[in-house]
Amino acid sequence: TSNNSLPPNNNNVTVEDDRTGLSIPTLKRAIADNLFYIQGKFPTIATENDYYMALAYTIRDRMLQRWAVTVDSYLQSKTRVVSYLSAEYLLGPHLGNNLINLGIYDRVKQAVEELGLDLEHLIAQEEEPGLGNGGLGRLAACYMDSLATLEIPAIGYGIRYEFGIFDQEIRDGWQVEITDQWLRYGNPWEIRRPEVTYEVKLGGHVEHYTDSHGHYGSNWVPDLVVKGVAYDTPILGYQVNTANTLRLWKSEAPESFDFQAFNVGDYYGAVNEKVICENISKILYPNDEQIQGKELRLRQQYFFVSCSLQDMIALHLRRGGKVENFYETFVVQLNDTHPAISVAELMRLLLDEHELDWETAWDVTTRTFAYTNHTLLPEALEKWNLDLFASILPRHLEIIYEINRRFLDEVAIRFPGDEGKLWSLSLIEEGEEKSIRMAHLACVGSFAINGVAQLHSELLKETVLKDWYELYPEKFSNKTNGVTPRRWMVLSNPRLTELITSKIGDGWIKNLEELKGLEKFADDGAFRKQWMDVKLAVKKDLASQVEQQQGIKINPESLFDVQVKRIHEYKRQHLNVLHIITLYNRLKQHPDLDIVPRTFIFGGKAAPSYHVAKLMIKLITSVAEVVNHDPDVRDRIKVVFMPDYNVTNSQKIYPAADLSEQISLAGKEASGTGNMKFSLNGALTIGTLDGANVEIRECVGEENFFLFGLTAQEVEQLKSSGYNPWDYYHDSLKQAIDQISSGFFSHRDGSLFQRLVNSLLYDDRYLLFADYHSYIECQDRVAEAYRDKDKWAKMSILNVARMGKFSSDRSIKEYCEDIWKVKPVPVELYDLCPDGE
Ligand code: 8GP
Repeated sequence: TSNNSLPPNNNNVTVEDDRTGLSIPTLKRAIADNLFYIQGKFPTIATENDYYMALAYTIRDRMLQRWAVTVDSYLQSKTRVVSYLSAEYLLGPHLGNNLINLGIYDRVKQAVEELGLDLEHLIAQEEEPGLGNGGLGRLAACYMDSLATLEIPAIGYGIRYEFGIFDQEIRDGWQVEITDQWLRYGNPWEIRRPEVTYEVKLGGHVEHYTDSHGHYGSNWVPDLVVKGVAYDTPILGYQVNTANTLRLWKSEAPESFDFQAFNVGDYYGAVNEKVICENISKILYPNDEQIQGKELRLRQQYFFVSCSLQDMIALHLRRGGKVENFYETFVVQLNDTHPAISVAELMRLLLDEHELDWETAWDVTTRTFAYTNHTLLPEALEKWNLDLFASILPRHLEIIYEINRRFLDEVAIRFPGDEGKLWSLSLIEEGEEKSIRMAHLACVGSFAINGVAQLHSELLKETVLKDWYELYPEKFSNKTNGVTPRRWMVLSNPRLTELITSKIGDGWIKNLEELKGLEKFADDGAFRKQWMDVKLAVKKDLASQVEQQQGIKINPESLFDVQVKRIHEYKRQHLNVLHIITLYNRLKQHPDLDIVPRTFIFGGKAAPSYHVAKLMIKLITSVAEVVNHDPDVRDRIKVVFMPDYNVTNSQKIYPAADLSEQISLAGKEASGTGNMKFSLNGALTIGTLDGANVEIRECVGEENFFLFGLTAQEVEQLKSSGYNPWDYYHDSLKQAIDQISSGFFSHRDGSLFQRLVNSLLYDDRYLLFADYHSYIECQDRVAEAYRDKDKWAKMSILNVARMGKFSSDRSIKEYCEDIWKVKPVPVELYDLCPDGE
């Protein structure tokens, strides 16, 4: 039953099963078989993508037994299942990861080679499911991996967007968005479950009645009903039998549509309604940390939440449970407030469909949900305009009013006469425009509330959720984020994986704390050399990719200084740019200055409607154009903007970094997870005391971390004492700003960056000017440190050795123990069909 199992020994079995066998001849036969019987191609006319598909089906076949048994065993057992509700899953390509988790990467590589193919090329064929924007969606994906690896019964629910996050092209230095078409050539990893469908009502009105027993009831008469269809993807754990399910919902029109149209003769009207239904799961909203408040978005949220809760109730009843014991079968984690409507929807299902009384329904609901907050940015806190909300979810509005009424009664008793408390805690925001506060709905309906790094969890209690903390301190905790070492080391950095394993064995892959064992090699000169050789080899790979794709030659011996993440003012990519300009000006002034050669690498998408972020991209590419082509620079600095930053590309970038830029304004980045991926791959961090940087620095040691900038507390003090950017606007900072605004980097067009420059000079919400000098001084220390390669190697090794805490396995264990109260349930493989009939 070990998934590492070698091919059955020839004494027992002569011919391996083509769909499960793992010997090289069997794998080859299976690939050829799938090429013909699924893709319908002979090798002579097959494309690389055909081969990718054939291979993907071959691997999926080898996962199905584990998957089916896992699902079956959860249905049989009585243990609690974790249900992760997330509007986003930024999974990244499946093939490579599944090979790693099955433990058959090398063997498949060989089989594929014997067919005259290259495994890496085939892996590169896969279009990644980009069903998320950034950190929040990627965290969900890492957590799914860890849940399976830790053998925790779990199901992830979300939306099967037909178009995920847009592809980014850079034209004339500007971001251009191209529709993502990840489903274009089909998706071999998902299985449509046409029998698993639920109806979801939208709009209309509510009728109230009293039945013959005198019971008061509500009847929601919608003006639209859509159907959700389940698409399941197996999420296999690392070297275990557990394969959990990611269940994504696609919206469709109910079958009755065509029939109605036929009868009524309104063919156009029916088709139009079909389009409206299908639109719900069409496209991912491409905004990171800023809400748009669009009607379609609310429909999306409600759609997936309703399907998911109906599905959970059905599964619970199938296990023989009673509806009032729902929370014994499922504990539901809300990934931010996107699924927070769950609180009202579960109440509706329990009250209206299952006829529980209010008190029982509320008890079940508040034992079911837990809520994770992912941002402190006020513009990202979800609120729904009340009229809009009422027009789509009239019954939920009634329920929310009733939850609020009872809740505020409680508050009034706790804080007699305190009108302000009622005002600030209410689920409804009063004012010119009334709205529903989704974070408040999540807080009142959940038994646990957490932030995603220590600092963030503390700030939550002091700021946006202050009143809630006062009311329910026992609900609050911290769960620092983590990343999966399977994708972010084993898959993306095979060279470093091999080197580490050669020294300390491979236990660290499942137990990342074992990296500690590397510490004792940090002073070993030969090991340091090997370490730096690996880094250089990886940098060369990236350098040739950059040259091939963009025609920019970069020096692999230079310091790779990398900032990859969504483009946002609070993340301060433009602070990084100010450093580049400062270095450039030093070189112009002293052409023979001995500086440490650096390659600045940027990557990241800007929300299409976020103009300043798009201008930041244009600034980076404009500065690149000047710096890269100025002969005085003599290639000592190079600036590269990598287009279309996504999971696939990032797997090549993190391993190649020497320096990780984590330079958000303190108090703004909830956690960050890229910071962890860099450090785990041996990059040193230059960063502020923000998010998980604080904990990373604690772990790796302050001498192995480049710290700069104001603390969150200092930021607050400075702001309340009246911050003035002009106080800092002199010398090299003034020179850089003046160059930008004079058109030095934009062919003398002084207007191009004016909006950006003005936002700094007249507001500077993210205190770039205040942190500039400290940042530059710190960057100079980085350069000096890099001159001593041997010392740098030691710092890099110690970073990796001390990153054990930041495995998503650790995060998930904490959720399991403190919040979900669930334990591993190892899956025993058994024959689901013993008679073979
Ligand atoms: C992100 C945080 O910005 C990041 O610091 C954190 O590491 C990550 O969540 C995972 O916890 N937040 C979001 O991506 C976010 O709030 N997105 C929603 C607004 C879409």
